[in-house]
Amino acid sequence: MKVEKNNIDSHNQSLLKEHQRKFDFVAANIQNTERVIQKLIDFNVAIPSWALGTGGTRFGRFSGSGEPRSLEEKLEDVGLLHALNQSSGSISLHIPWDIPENYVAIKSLAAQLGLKFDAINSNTFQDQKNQPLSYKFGSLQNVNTAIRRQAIEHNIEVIKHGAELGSKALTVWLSDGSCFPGQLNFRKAFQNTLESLQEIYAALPNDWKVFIEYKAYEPNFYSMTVGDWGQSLLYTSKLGPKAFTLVDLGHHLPNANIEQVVALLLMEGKLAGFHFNDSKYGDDDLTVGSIKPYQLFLIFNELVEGMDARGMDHAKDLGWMIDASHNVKDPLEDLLQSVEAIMIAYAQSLLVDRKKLDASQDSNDVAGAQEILQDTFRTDIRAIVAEARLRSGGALNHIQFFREQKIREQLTKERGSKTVATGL
Ligand SMILES: [Mn+2]
Repeated sequence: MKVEKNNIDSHNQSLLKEHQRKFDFVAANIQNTERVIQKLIDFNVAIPSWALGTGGTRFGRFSGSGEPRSLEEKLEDVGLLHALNQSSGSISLHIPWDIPENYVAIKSLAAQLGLKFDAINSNTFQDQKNQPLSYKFGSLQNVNTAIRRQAIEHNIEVIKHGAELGSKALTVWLSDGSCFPGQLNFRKAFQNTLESLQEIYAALPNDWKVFIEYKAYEPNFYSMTVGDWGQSLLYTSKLGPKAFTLVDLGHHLPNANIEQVVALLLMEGKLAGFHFNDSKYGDDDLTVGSIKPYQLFLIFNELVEGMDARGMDHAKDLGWMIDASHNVKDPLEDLLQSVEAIMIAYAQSLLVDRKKLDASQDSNDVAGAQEILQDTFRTDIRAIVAEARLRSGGALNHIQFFREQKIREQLTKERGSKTVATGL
């Protein structure tokens, strides 16, 4: 299905007066409103193909209805999101879940929907049907050369699919590690993984990057071979200038200071970008900003400060992506909420009075620094984000629009009520 532009226009018309009142109020109280709006218009957050269906846990999966049944339908779903928020103009594919049958047709569908292909992901954390060798004891780290070879070849194949579609980065997340003490020689596991990654790195096209994602635990519970940002940075430093460390918000031990991690990776020019989600306990994959919105703001505060210090383009120089799972919400509504939370945190971080904050830090004015951050965080700037969306042609209240237009009902009519999208 397609969203008609005049439906968005009439939705916006019905909310315009109220929006204008809120916008005028907030715009009168902040500096540089136009600059912030332009930055928001330029910003884009990629949607992962695996977040378009209802996720599950190891205890069960309660599928929704009208989920995308094919790569084409996944693109259509992201196209819907983008039509509504004008900030989700790219999709991240996962191989082998999303192997295109016809590159030209997929590329032209993406172009029609205004979508680009973000980083492409390999998958060596599961065994696929007809796969000769098992990843039960790891992939790139495996003690068996033939298994490592199979995993390397898979990653090289993923790069080829991505290159055909116009992706510019490969994301490698490994579940490799061990569940019990003594199971692995840590040094050998690291060396095997590094050598495997070096072969994958050598296969990258010139204008490509490789993102090495880390995770503290799960599915392995004693050690993970890329377990934290230090280990990832060790790999990316040894690999070379096309390798970067990817931060997934849910992949840290509880209470980790992610904003500090981000600041240092940026300082070293080694931050790839983000997988956004939120969590209460571990890798919960909950909606961005639903549990710890202040942490999200603090992370963006470091990102903006660090990117500006290096003269980076906020929209293009880092990879921005959601990596979440939706067990109990409509995935499309959840993704709209996620992108909105990211836009709000980004907008707030643009509004931090940086000179005043620097002065507070330089004079050890601890209370003053807190006042500056919390004053910004507690300013309701949602109308600024909505204004950017309005100017780009999106819907002022996208979730309301999604419900008014009965988009899920229409998708269910087209696709059926028992569809299950590929993913976790
Ligand atoms: Mn991730």
